[in-house]
Amino acid sequence: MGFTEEYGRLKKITEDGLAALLPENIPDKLRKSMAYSLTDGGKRLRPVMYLAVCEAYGRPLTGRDIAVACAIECVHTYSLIHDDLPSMDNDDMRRGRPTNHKVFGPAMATLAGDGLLNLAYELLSAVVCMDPGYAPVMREISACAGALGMVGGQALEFDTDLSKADARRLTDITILKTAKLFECAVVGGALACERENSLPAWRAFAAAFGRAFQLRDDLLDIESGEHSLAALLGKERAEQELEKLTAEAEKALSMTDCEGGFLSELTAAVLRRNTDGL
Ligand code: GRG
Repeated sequence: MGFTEEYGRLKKITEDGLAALLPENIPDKLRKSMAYSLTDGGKRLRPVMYLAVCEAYGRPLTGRDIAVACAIECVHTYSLIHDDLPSMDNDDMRRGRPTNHKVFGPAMATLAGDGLLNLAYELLSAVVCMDPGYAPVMREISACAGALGMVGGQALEFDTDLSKADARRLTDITILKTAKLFECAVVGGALACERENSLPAWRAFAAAFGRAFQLRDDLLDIESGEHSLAALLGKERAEQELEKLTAEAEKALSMTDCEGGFLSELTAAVLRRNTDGL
């Protein structure tokens, strides 16, 4: 199976899981608001990475892994809904469609994000009840998503005058806001496979991957006048930095002691080329 088919297979496993996630008896408008963002065709990069790490260690996927993958995507989706709110970035469009709060209003969009975050922990705790071996996976996701992870990164960004921020500060924000969710996906997969020895390599991989991912995103947007590391460095230096971080991610991946062929192709596809086909 080629890379695109392999990515499509793991993405479909995630999306089939997501499609069955929202109980019918959630209050109607809240359910519609949650479903609007959960089923609207993101790349599903983080759950695909979790599932790919499990498979890279030669473990057949179980329903528990699919639940973990769906929980990670619920956390990601909640963060996008909240990030778009008028009190945060105040964005009108996401994934080519009006943002959640533009369709359902800021109050319902806030609640949809809250609902998705709680659903993530309901899924994870149900998995841990069935198999306590997944407790470290749940702990990792909580830590990476929380105040010392993604939420902390968002707070740091709000507390920063981006027009005056130096490269160190912008990098610190990215490591928390962007890289931490990638970290819990790959470290979560390694923990589910009881590969504790590989965790430093996965953490190094996620930090480099997350920084490169953000830089690539910023580069696509460099003409917009927004303050970012790419804008601060300038296009040429930002491209060199992206190449350096991509090589760093690939090196870290080679030290994880897994069959990393698919993840290596995914790293190149996401960081070196364009992600439209994912
Ligand atoms: C509000 C708690 C809270 C956190 C917000 C994730 C985040 C932190 C903000 C989203 C805005 C943003 C530009 C984040 C940087 C990471 C990034 C580029 C996310 C988009 O991820 P993709 O490209 O999204 O994987 P899709 O649409 O494919 O799911």
